[in-house]
Amino acid sequence: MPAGRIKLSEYLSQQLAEHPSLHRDLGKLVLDLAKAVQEIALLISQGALAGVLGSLESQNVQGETQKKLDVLSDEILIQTLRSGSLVAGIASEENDEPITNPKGGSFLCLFDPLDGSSNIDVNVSVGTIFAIYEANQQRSPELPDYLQTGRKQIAAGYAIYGPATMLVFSLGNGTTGFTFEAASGEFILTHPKIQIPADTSEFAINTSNERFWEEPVSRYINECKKGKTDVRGRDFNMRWIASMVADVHRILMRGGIFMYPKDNKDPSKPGRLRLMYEANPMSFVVEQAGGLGSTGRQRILDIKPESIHQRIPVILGSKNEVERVEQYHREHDRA
Ligand code: AFP
Repeated sequence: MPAGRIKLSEYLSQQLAEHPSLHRDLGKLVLDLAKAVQEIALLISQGALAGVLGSLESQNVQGETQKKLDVLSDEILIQTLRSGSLVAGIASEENDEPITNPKGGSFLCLFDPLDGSSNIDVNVSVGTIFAIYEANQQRSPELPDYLQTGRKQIAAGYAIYGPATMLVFSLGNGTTGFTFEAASGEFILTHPKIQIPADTSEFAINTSNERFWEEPVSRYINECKKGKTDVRGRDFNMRWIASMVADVHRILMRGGIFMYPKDNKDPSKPGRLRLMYEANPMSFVVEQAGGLGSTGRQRILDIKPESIHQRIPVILGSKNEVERVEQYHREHDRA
């Protein structure tokens, strides 16, 4: 390997050597996930030629129509993890109940196998999001074992299937990015120690929901839109890819704030995004890169989960902007 080019397996060995507190098998699990990501990336890259675009008749536990690739990605990840004896239990957006691995293992893995899948048929970047926790070694995993706070994640990250396929994750000692090199079949270290700028002039939100937002969110977004004519004193830009992995990846690369706030469009839903396999893992990598993840009223990683598919409001990215939105929520709630 030419000098300066570090493969994923070499990086993981270095991390385990430098951090004796890391579980000895964590590197192997990340390599298994990387293998599954490679398989999913190959399917996605073939687009319509692979005959895997479009939707199925089925719906997932969220009541959402499943895309063929949602189910295929889910199957690839489950098959990969159950072929080994590292993961005792799996929870996925596409499965109502967690899946126990009869071979047992030291970890629990929760994932959204294909986030942003409504973008698949229009060839826009999508991703896989994963969270890894320690399993209870005394017995087979039961539902409460999965409902650990985000702070208990021992690793988390995502794959983004974009112009390049990348793997971005944290083992708790910073957030690092790898780019897949088709020629060698290796993930190569390209983004060591990612740092999110504390300030930003770019926000990401689906403004078609504006009439459903709470006051502090409307206040924050209106100030951004008024730009230098108002209190912010500078103009802002907006992006919304409607693929959380792509929007959050942009924020990790150049800063920004991502918002899918609580809205009263469907009062029964406290937000659209899922805590266990979207908000928690993304907050983990963002906070490990110097950003923040919040509901507006509470840090996401501190939330005590109530159910596997629980939804919550998500505001994450550049530290100073997230803190400003939290401040607006405090002022609103006090008033
Ligand atoms: P899909 O997986 O159904 O495409 O949803 C993607 C997502 O969960 C998240 O990745 C996006 O940020 C968000 O939904 C987009 O939601 P809107 O379509 O309401 O903008």
